[in-house]
Amino acid sequence: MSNAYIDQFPAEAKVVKALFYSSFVALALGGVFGIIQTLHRTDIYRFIDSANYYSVLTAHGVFMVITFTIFFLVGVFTWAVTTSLDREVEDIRFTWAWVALMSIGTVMAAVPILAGLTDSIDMSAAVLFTFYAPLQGHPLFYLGLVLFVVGTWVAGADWFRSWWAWKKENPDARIPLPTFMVLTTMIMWYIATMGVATSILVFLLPWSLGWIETVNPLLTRTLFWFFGHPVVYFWLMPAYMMWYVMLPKFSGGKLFSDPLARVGFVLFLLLSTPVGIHHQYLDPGISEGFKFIAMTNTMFLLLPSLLTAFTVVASMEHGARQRGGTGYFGWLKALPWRDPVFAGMALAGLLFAAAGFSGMVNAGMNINYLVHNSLWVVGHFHLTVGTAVALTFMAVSYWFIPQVTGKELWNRSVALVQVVLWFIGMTFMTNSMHRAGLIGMPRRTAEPQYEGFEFETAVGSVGELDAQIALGGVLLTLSLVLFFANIIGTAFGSRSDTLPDNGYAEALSGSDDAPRVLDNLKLWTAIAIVLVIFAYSLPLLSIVDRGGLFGPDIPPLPVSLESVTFLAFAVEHVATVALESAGNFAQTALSGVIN
Ligand code: HAS
Ligand code: CU
Repeated sequence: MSNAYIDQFPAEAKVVKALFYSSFVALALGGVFGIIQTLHRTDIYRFIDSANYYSVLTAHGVFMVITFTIFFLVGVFTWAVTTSLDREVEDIRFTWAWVALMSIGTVMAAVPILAGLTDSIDMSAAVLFTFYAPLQGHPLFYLGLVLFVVGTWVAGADWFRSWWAWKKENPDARIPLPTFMVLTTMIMWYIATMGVATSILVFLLPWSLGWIETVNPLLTRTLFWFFGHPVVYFWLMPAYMMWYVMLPKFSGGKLFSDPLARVGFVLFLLLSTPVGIHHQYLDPGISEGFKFIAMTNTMFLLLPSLLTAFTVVASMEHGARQRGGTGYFGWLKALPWRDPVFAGMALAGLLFAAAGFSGMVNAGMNINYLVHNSLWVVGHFHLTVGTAVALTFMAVSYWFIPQVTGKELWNRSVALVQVVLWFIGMTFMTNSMHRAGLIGMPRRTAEPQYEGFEFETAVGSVGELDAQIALGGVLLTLSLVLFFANIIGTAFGSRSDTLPDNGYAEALSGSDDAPRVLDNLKLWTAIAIVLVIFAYSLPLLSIVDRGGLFGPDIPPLPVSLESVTFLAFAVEHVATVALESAGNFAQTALSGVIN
């Protein structure tokens, strides 16, 4: 008899399995739209009308980065909380309720997106995954999004319930690391989704229903990006969780440092939201000073990822040395490269290092002017969410699916080929996308060449870039086919009793070495909210002051620029004092960690 997740938590395993399968359906749909648009844009094979390109792009974006990622990660979080607290969910009906909310919301949002592809149904939501004004979608799309987001809020409540119940029974114990990661991520998510909830409920939904005539597009953009940056960490933090708590185990060792992992997640909670304006460096109507603050915060936000790179690679090295690896770099050979779970996650990490560099370029206000709205950005996010997150999720599925179904993985060699194909495909596609962006090739258009216009390239040619992008896209599609073959093969296999035990990596330096203050979630939440208020109150006030709450024809809020200037002065003063004390505080906390 094995001790897999399904044996320990049969009821929860069903939920997690349902969430994973739903996420895979979205991945399949997203993949189909992905290859359609790759071949269309590069003018290699076209069968859709260019006028439908935005519907295809919306479907690709929404199914991939909202449905696939989030359904998968809520499954991982359910596994993480139950496993690390060693406790069933408080009420399984409550758990199924949020699964239902998320699923109904998804279907509601998907209907108008897909309907946009046919003329026979008068409905569309070709608003892209960034859905801000002036693009407008059918009300069903916004309503679906609302239900979906509410579903994730209820999911978070479910995990907090478990933790509170556990804490009653274990008043002095440290929060187990996976649960700590779930809770910090969810607090970040609650804060971040306030932006998108306001944008949809107050502006976009009433506007699409015809209840209000106009909106202030810059306001909906800013509220979107208030959420649109932290959402990328909502995808990334579960992948990081897998790198921290699973990858060391697959490498044959232990997590290098639990306290460092906690510091990383606390930093994400604090800094993920007050940076969203780095997506708006080119927006007129937001003053340079606010953009500069967003840039500074973004540069600080590199820190938790750099800490992660260090900790995760150190853990891998520890694993490799346990397996007999030696030398400065020779240990790399001792890693289990033939294991698809390990190889997929490590390759995802490798490409994420490149993604971090393109992110730093994006984040620099002046260099951003060169790459904004170009294919460079598309290259960037296919390395981040499309590889660091998606490849990690696919690779770790080869461990999870047996755990939640009780069945042996159908074919390990196919799995290995699949993850390597993803790595190669993404390397071709994103490298050429970055290059194309540098010569000014725009994103979000079916006709990047325009009429009678040729881009000049430093090396190679536009045709060569397009060919590489298309080749990458085809390899990725093949990789997806292999992935689904394996999942379906596994689902139809028979029950096995020789599965590995459920569990996650132990730490070399454990939670006892972490200062207690790291577990003080109330403190971090309070600081996170204060930082968001600092970063956003003045920009939002001045956007409303200039453009009107509901657009130009409606009188603005009674905020005058003098009061904004006065507030700016006051905030600057308070911020300086707060930053100084935060610095001292961080120093104390860090010296605690280091000792
Ligand atoms: Fe980004 C645009 C800046 C990270 C996603 N980003 C986007 C968009 C998306 C996206 C989807 O400042 C486009 C949105 C749209 O449609 O317009 N991004 C950053 C920065 C980071 C960053 C500074 N982005 C992400 C992540 C994403 C994501 C993560 C998804 C999951 N991004 C920007 C900016 C823009 C932007 C601007 C706007 C551009 C514009 O003009 O429109 C940082 O968080 C990156 C930090 C990462 C590192 C790398 C650390 C390395 C690690 C690897 C360890 C290695 C291992 C393997 C484990 C510093 C952790 C070792 C293996 C062995 C074999 C040893
Ligand atoms: Cu961002």
